[in-house]
Amino acid sequence: MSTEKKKNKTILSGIQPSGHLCIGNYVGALKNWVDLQYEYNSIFLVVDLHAITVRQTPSELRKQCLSFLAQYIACGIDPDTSTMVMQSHVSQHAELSWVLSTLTSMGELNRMTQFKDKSKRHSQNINAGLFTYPVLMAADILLYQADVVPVGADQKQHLELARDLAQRFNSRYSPTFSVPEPYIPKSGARVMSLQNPMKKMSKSDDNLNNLIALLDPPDVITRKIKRAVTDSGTDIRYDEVSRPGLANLISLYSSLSGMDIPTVENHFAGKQYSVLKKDLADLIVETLIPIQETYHSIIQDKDYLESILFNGANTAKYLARRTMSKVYRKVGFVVPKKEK
Ligand code: ATP
Ligand code: LTN
Repeated sequence: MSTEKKKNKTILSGIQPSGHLCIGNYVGALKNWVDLQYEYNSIFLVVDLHAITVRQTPSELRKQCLSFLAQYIACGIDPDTSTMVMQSHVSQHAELSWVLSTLTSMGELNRMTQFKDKSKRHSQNINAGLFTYPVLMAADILLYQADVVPVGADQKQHLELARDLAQRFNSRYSPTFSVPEPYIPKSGARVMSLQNPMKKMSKSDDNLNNLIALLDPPDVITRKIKRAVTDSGTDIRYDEVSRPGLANLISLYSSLSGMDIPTVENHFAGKQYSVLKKDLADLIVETLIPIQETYHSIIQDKDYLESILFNGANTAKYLARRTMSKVYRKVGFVVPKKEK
């Protein structure tokens, strides 16, 4: 019965089709999408409009978009249950983003840490889209009246803005948007880089040794985990402050095994770091092999992937039109005469 109840609620999330989908994206976001999709109405986006805030090669971006869709499915997103959408197929994302940008202050956007980080990383291309990115993300969420947004911890600040904008619009005009709640997992919300455990693992990192890609072959995974930076201690004990590298490996083991952190510590009590590394590499390989097999079996089937996007866009456009006609009416635009 509770399942039926929640079906009236919507979860929504998205990932930019840039770089290599990685284990951080998986435990922070994708794994939870898979777990939640049967409890809620679910919409999952490939956010291509967001991806071009950083320079992309067009032919590669096009491939990446379909590859990300196939990886969502391979991870367990069920296209018969979830609506899967290419963001650029639904023009209302950009339209709502414009309206919401008129309710957003420069100061709010200036505080965004992702903007600060990305401006540093892409100092030659600090474009206006990078700055207004969080408004487009708010539009993605509010357009579909999403109630719950499963994301990693790094997106908390963007989610706050989406909530503020929903409330601002609702109070300035009249109740229109659901106010979304973040869903941030207890473990795995912030997987750290393997070579520099002080920064988060990021799928667009130039140094591929910093991340485990979902499509990395087993020997590459084992090598990357083996070389992951740890300290020179001996006992396997979780301490984010003094042993961030080890803590990251323990936490990844915890997320993928389902054991909590004290249980993982007990499991490896008296063992060396090398044992944890070997077992973690095996666990990652075990998790990723079925994903890779499904991915390779569907990625060549362009018709299948395009048909999922066609259906997704139809469902999404229906919902998006409904929201936008309310929004345009409420802000005071003249309603266009219906075509005969
Ligand atoms: P990029 O490096 O291309 O900017 P990213 O790896 O930060 O990308 P996003 O597309 O920004 O990935 O994020 C996709 C989803 O994965 C978001 O929900 C985000 O919170 C989550 N996520 C990203 N990195 C991590 C991480 N290191 N740990 C946990 N979750 C993460
Ligand atoms: N901004 C997010 C990606 C993203 C997203 C969304 C996540 C774009 N639109 C809507 C959840 C809901 C990121 O950079 N990780």
